Amino acid sequence: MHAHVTTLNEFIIERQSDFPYAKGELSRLLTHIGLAAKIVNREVNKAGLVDILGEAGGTNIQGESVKKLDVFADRRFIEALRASGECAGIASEENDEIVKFKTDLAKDGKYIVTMDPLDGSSNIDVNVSIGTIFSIYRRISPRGHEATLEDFMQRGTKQVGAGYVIYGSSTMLVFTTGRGVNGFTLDPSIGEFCLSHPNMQIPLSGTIYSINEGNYIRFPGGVKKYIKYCQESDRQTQRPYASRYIGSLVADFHRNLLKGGIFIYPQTESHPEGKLRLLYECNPMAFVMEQAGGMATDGMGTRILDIKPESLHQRAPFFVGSRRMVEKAEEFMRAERMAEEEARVAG
Ligand code: AHM
Repeated sequence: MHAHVTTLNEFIIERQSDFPYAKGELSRLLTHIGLAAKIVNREVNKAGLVDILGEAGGTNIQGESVKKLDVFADRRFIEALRASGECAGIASEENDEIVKFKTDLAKDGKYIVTMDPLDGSSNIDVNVSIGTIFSIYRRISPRGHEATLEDFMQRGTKQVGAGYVIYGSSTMLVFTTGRGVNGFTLDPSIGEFCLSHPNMQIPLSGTIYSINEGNYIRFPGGVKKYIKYCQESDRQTQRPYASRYIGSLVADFHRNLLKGGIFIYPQTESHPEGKLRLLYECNPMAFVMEQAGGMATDGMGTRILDIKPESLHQRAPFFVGSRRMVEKAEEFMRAERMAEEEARVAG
């Protein structure tokens, strides 16, 4: 006899009562996101077999080459969100401007969604884990009209839901609606996401640091010193830490969430604002991380969720993970800033 498994749909229905003010719209939206994830997962899994690998020919707003699977995932998620009738528009990495849904049903939608439909796309061709990241906000503009840019320029604290899908050795959907974090693993035999990781919590501290050390010489002094700290021996804090970096935010984040660790993508000379995008990479991950008991900052003392967005594709430095580790990295950043300031004043 099999123990009863809770499917995503059952879970969403059960949790509906957590939101007495909601009339099921958020639940329906999440159900549609789960459906799109299954379709994208199917394509990701057979990517090596069909003509879907490689470049689509264009570049996105960030000047990065767009892969065919990126385009496919973007379309699938847009279709699913439009069909849900709960979403008035989306902002995605693959579209320069916001996509406003024009149907009467969608114009009446209560929410807007930001997403990175296929994150870590440089890993597609080599069969390494990639993911989808999404974030849900209540719109500011009146229902019954098209969504506006203002709807998307909300602080991360305004998110009502956020999460990610990881297409890995198994496929998982991890999300929060502000009451903890839950993880669902796709059971391919029944085609359902099943609750496998209820109430996920990141350890207070861990032994993994994740950063692209190839950029070392371009890092701020505080980050360099923190890396040195990670590499030193200390029994009490279990250092040296292990360095683990996949280059897919979702995969690096997911591993650190389960095991405890810190992920850093700081500002560098080539990316003075950092590389990752605030609206559809940093904010959703920061919301999940805080809900799991962790921390997310810009490394300069500002909580990611408090940053007021000024543009759709804005970037932010990203320090995220176990609370004690992010605090420590912040400490090094602060000390370095003070030393620089003292040196400047001393002339
Ligand atoms: P992408 O949206 O083009 O896939 O880029 C985002 C990815 C993240 O998944 C990852 O954390 C980061 O870029 C890796 O960047 P780098 O190769 O500079 O280390």
